[in-house]
Amino acid sequence: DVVRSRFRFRASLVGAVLGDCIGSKYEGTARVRMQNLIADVRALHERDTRDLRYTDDTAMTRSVAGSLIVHEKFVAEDMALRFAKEFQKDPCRGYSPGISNLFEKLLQRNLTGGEVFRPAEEQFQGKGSYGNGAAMRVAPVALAYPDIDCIKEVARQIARLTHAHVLGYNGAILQALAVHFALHDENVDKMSFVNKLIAEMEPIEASANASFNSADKPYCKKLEKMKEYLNKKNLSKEDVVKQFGHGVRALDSVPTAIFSFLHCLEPESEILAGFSGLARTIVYSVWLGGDTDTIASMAGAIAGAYYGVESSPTQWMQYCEGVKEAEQNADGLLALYCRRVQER
Ligand code: F2R
Ligand code: MG
Ligand code: MG
Ligand code: MG
Repeated sequence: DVVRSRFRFRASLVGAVLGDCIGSKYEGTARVRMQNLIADVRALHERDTRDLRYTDDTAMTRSVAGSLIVHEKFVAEDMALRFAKEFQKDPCRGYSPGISNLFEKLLQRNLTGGEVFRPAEEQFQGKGSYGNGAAMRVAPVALAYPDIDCIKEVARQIARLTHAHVLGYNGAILQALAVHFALHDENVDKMSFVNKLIAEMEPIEASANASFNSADKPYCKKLEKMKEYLNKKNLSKEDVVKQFGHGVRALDSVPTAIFSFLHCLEPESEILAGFSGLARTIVYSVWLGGDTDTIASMAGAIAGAYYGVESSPTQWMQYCEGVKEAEQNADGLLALYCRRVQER
């Protein structure tokens, strides 16, 4: 059982890296042609070894995993500093201008204790960020904790180091929950999967409403819509993008990643029929266009957690930078996870 778990833990972080590396070429492209995308992945084996670079999505995921493994728990100052130092060491990974600014502040101010959350609260004229940068790096949290309440709490805390807007950190919680449910499901039923996410997000969005004086539950609303769309035949990508989005806002990309995973449980077209579950999820989500590296990375983390390594495209793995490290981090997180299970 531990062996099978190891495969799923590894495939989750590897899936995140593959989605990032393969998606990054098209980031910001509204219309991605399936023909080009298929040609890209078929040509992977002609490339020089490991030359497909990862971006900020993977850089930050590695920091989350590294900090959790070393401290065996969430330590805010350490994690914030890891993000900032990783950025300083290698700033040309496609970070957004907003987050680059935040890292400069973290490095300059030498913040301690609760102060590390302050720069994030100052972002966007004090509104905080609702970008998908917290969701894109959250997969290690679902691999570190067996307990769902811990996952929600730690996902929120890590998110708030950079994303103080409710849509930013709730998006991270939703993505962490999706990885968690995928990891522990032997045979995903689309409707029950979405219903489990709604059941967890309902109270989270309701309590957010209490403090923001709003009746809206935007993530639950999209999840409800998802149930309808998962049952539709001949769904066009324009329809999917219109309903779920493909942008840099967490609300326009986390639901899209979850939809991609569920939609690709069965190969939807002949083109994708030759691919493994993880591979077709990544190809499909990049094809949706927009914030392709991030949506494919999040969809890849969910799909990898479900399918395990049997489904990982070994060809792709050889040509994407950061796969080995992802596997090592997954092993470290599994050890942590097993210790927590024993302590229960
Ligand atoms: N940034 C990119 N890609 C485009 C730029 C590439 C780069 N400059 C290059 O030269 O290669 N990709 C990466 O960023 C996304 C994650 O962003 P994150 O970490 O959430 O950043 P930020 O700045 O917090 O938010 C992103 C954008 O969202 C809008 N936004 C967020 N909160 C807002 C608010 N309260 N009010 C108004 N706008 C808000 C802004 O436009 C932010 O720039 C991933 O795609 C990752 O791959
Ligand atoms: Mg790469
Ligand atoms: Mg990126
Ligand atoms: Mg992106």
